[in-house]
Amino acid sequence: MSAFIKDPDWIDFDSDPSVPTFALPAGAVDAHCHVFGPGDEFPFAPERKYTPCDAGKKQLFALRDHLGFSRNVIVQATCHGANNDAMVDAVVASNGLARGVATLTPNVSDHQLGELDDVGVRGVRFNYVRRLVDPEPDEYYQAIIDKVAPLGWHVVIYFEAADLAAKWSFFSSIPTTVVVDHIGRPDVTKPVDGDDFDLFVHFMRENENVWAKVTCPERLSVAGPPNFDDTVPFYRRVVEEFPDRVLWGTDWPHPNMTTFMPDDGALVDFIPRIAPTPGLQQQLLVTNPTRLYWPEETNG
Ligand code: 0GY
Repeated sequence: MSAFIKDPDWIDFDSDPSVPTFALPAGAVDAHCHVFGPGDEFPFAPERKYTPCDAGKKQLFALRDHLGFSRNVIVQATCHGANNDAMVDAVVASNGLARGVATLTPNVSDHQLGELDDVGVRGVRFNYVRRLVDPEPDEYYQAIIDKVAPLGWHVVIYFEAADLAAKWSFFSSIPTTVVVDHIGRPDVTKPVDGDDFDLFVHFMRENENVWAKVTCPERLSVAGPPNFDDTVPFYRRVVEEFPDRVLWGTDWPHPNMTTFMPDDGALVDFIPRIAPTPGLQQQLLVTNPTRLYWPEETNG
């Protein structure tokens, strides 16, 4: 019996996803996914704001193979706080088929950073979503940036659309590559060419080091499953304007879904709707994530 009991309203990941109809290109990377525990082996953090079901590396790697991905980028989930052990264990066990994105505190030592770098961590994530964490002042994140930038790491930021204006100046000051989760969580009931989403697009235009994950239609959609139609124009706008600065991932095991759980195979089948040509698909799924996470393969 696990020491952790998942939240009573927790929705588990789909244990029997469909096989996608869309054939992923060779070398495709699932560039946004997580592992949860298992809690008995890798305890969830005391400060967490949710307790998930267990969703470990074996299930993640099985999903990778089932969907046809070659590799994963495993992003530290907030339920593990700044203890990166579960993520690191998964990256190590992948035998080079995964890279990691960590959560850090400013007191991380150079030795610890070196160890994370050695196993394949290539970025740090700053989370500003208040239902997941209590965000810290800019100085806190700046101290982390100062430590990871020399390693060539990038910064992943997760925020609600309404917070972009207030954080614009700080986010624009980050000297590394910056990757925004879930295209900055737009309100998709608003026009795709309206002021709100224009702000996000302008943020990417003004800051050429900013990339976006065109991920999580299941989170952003108000129309809902199975087609998530209302989200498509938002993703397409970003993919078509910034084809060399976009990433895609499943978001498995889909934390904090409140009404339904997406079929990961159907999510893969959503990709051609937001990246409609083979060229855009190759950039989104292979070229861009390889450049960011396995640069040694693209530097010649
Ligand atoms: C996501 C989205 C969420 C959760 C987390 O680390 C996390 O706990 O990122 C969310 O609840 O929106 O990217 O997995």
